[in-house]
Amino acid sequence: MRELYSALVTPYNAGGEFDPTLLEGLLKFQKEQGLDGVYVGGSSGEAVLQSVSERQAVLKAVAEHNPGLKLIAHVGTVATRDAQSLAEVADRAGYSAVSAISPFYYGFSEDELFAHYTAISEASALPLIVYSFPQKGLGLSRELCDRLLANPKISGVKYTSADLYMLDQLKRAYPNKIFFNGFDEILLAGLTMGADGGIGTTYNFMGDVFVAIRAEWEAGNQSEALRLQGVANDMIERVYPSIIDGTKYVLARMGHQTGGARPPFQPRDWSAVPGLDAAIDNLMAW
Ligand code: NAY
Repeated sequence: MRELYSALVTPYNAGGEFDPTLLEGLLKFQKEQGLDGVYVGGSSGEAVLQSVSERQAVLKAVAEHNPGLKLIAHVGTVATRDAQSLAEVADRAGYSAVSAISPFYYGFSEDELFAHYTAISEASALPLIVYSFPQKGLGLSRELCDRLLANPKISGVKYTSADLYMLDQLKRAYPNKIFFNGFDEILLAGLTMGADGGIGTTYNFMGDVFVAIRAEWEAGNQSEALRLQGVANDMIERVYPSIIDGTKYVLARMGHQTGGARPPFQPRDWSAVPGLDAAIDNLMAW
């Protein structure tokens, strides 16, 4: 069974502070949509706009509120020791895996990336899912993937790339490792080319559409799966200009307040986006 995880947004109160009381309804909604789990503290969770102690608090609070979802903790930071400390917190809180984006900004060498990921894998008992995101200059080369996937504690790759030929090559070389499709807009293509599941921002509010894509794909109904991917993509296009803030707007319209995305993101007038409110109404009636 291929697993789908929402890349959970972090709920903030009106003052922009993390509000754990808002998690209960949000997590319940993830479960109701049929998702398998949540990926906590990733890009969509605004992790890089939070302090390490806030990130620890988010990881712990989600585990405390968890209504029966699988939990993956994103622990990626530039500083190896911060990522290690977050991995320790996730392990103690009961997560099933950790995941980490490559350290950014300085342009680290492949040896440094390898050492970073090895250190995270050794920081806790949890399996580690490394994260490849070439669009932001954070792609993991095939050579680095080979070195990393030789580590039994590295269980797979969060593969946020449209290079599906490389995904196919990786999955055929490592059939027992797990590859998560990272771009919501190509979940169907990712499943077709070997992904074991998906992790996505817009799963927060249309997880049920992605669950239906998976069901149709697994049943061999390609044209219906493609139609549903189109339903998802029509919505993604509308929120894409600021996808985290847009996702939070849609969630609020659905009754789940999570505040806006933190600065430097700026609030937008989402109600002025042509067709967005009508598309949300359609989704709610779906
Ligand atoms: C994360 O860490 O929260 C994720 O990577 C979730 C996956 C998203 N990728 C990024 C880079 O944020 O859902 C996607 C993405 O928002 C979506 O496909 C739109 O491009």
